[in-house]
Amino acid sequence: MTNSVVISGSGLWNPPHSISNEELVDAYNAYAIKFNEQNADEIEAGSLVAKPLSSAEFIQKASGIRSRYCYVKDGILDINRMRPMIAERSDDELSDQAEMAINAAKLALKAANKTADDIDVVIVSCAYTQRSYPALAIEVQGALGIKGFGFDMLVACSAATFALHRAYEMITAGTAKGVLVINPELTSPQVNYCDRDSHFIFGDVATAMVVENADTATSDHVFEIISTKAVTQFSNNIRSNFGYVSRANDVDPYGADKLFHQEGRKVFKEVCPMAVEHISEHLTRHTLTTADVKRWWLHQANINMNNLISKKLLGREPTREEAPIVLDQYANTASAGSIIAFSMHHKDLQAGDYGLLCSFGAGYSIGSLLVRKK
Ligand code: CO8
Repeated sequence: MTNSVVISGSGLWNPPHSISNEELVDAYNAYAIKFNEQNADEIEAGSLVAKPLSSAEFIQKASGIRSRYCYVKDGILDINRMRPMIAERSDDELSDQAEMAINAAKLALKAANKTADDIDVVIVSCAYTQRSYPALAIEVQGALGIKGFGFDMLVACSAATFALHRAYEMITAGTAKGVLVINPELTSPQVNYCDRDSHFIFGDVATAMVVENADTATSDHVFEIISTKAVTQFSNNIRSNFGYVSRANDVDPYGADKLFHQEGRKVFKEVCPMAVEHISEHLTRHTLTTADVKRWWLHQANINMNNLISKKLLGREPTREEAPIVLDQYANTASAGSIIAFSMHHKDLQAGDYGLLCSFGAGYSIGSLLVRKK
């Protein structure tokens, strides 16, 4: 009997649609031009600010994003709508996020050689849940036929890593034998597609991981969790005020401040040094140096942030093999970014190789896991 806790499988589910920068910018610019024409008098009088135009080249250069997946494409590029058109489902149907979660969970279970009987905890952890209760995790648990319990967690960008921390602790404490951590990131309903500065940032995706005791793991790619580390520090620089109290506030529940908004430059400047310090401290705990880490599965918000953080840590530019980037295809997928990077880039690691998963963003929140290939 060993006490080690492992990640024994991961799943990555891509939504069926995608939107390129060019498609998105064409739609936004057509919307902005129409808005400016319709409001020419107010803009001229200075009572309204003209909508600036967006550019596909800017987006790629400033963020590394070329494209993003979307759960439903209809409506997003319609300049009279500028949001996805997702049909409401009845209470008897599987909810959208539960469906996304189940798609990723099945892939993770398969990769881990596990069935529902091997799992006794389901954590659905992401930036938003489409309802407050019953928990999505319990819906997923029921649909997959898992006994035990489930709960939802919201920690924005760090929802996935923080949920993996909880899974690690439950396995370590012996209160669970197998934990399914799932991140159905349905971000598109919260994106302000009318805002030039943020319309390009997010994409939809679902990821999942199986966490269990090393003794029960039988899959080909097993990663021991050596340790976890988390830190949070309050900041208003990334914020969404959407919530159930709006009904009592007598305000527009879908106003611009109720959607994702940020001070992108400030976030960049403040979060990068925090992430570097966090990761350095985590490695120092084990008397490891950055040279000992073979793979960096970093949060995927912005390619320039990742390059800066990697450069500060390594003292040089990282290779794409060392610090994979998935932003070009996926954009920022909130908490799922580092899990996508892991899912796509872990099979080549050899026994004994160290890797580090790290999220950073809204909250602010930073979460990391140091892992070693078994
Ligand atoms: N097209 C053309 N020009 C543009 C555009 C655009 N789309 N946007 C801005 N510009 C212009 C600006 O107006 C500015 O012009 P000027 O110099 O004349 O003033 C110029 O380009 C430069 O603007 P910025 O300084 O803002 O550009 P940056 O280089 O800083 O890039 C970024 C902007 C990409 C937003 C960058 O600041 C960034 O990525 N910052 C960090 C963001 C970050 O990590 N945020 C965390 C996100 S939160 C998260 O990950 C999870 C939250 C929960 C999920 C939410 C789901 C909806």
